[in-house]
Amino acid sequence: MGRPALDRIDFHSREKYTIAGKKITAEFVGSFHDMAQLPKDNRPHVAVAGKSNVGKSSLLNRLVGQRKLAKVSSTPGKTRALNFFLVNDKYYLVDLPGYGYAKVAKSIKDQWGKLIEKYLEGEPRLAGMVFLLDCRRDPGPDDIQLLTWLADRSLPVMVVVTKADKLGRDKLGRKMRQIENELGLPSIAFSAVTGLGKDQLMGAVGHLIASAREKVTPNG
Ligand SMILES: Nc1nc2c(ncn2[C@@H]2O[C@H](COP(=O)(O)OP(=O)(O)OP(=O)(O)O)[C@@H](O)[C@H]2O)c(=O)[nH]1
Ligand SMILES: [Mg+2]
Repeated sequence: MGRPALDRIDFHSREKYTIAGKKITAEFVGSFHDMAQLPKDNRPHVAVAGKSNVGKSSLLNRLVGQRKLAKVSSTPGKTRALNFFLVNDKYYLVDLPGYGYAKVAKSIKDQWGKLIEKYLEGEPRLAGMVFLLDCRRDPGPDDIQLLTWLADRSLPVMVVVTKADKLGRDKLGRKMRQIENELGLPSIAFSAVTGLGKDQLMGAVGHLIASAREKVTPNG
């Protein structure tokens, strides 16, 4: 309710949202297992979500230009809590635990699931979500379930196709069109290795934050 409509956000417009050259500051705030522990201030949140190993933590590090801020691992399932990063002293990027990793015990999976659900359901400061898909995979049932759930709640979603350096230009273009058609949403190609898509995504996040602010203070 009252959230900016998805169609108001033009994720494709490079000029408008390019923030090249602008310095970004980011700091790790904490790793939270409980809603009661979350920061109390009113800064908006933008969550980063997607399957385990899709590249959430790597994206976050690349976005803010700090290699080791969020923990990256070749072992899937490393991020188990809600990890908060304060960006430009203005908003929080929230690294969510990845879903869909088969080798994690069911009891732990249930615990993460509940935490994510509680957060997405009960967090009024959540302005939107950066939703990641690996460019070499098709969206799975878990992905579709989360997207449907977000759409039902009118939460703005930016689809980001990760590890874009792994595909050639043509294959990547085809994959993005396939994903966009399947989900009915535009997407941004991203690579944590080359930095492709970084300015476009930071711009889109900035726009999301501005829309959230408008909502809080409609008259300026
Ligand atoms: N080539 C390439 N590899 C990437 C990219 N992004 C992430 N990776 C690799 O993919 C693996 C997983 O990356 P993470 O950033 O830890 O993924 P995650 O989504 O945070 O994983 P969980 O926290 O387990 O859910 C690591 O080995 C990264 O180095 C990318 O853009 N290009
Ligand atoms: Mg991670």
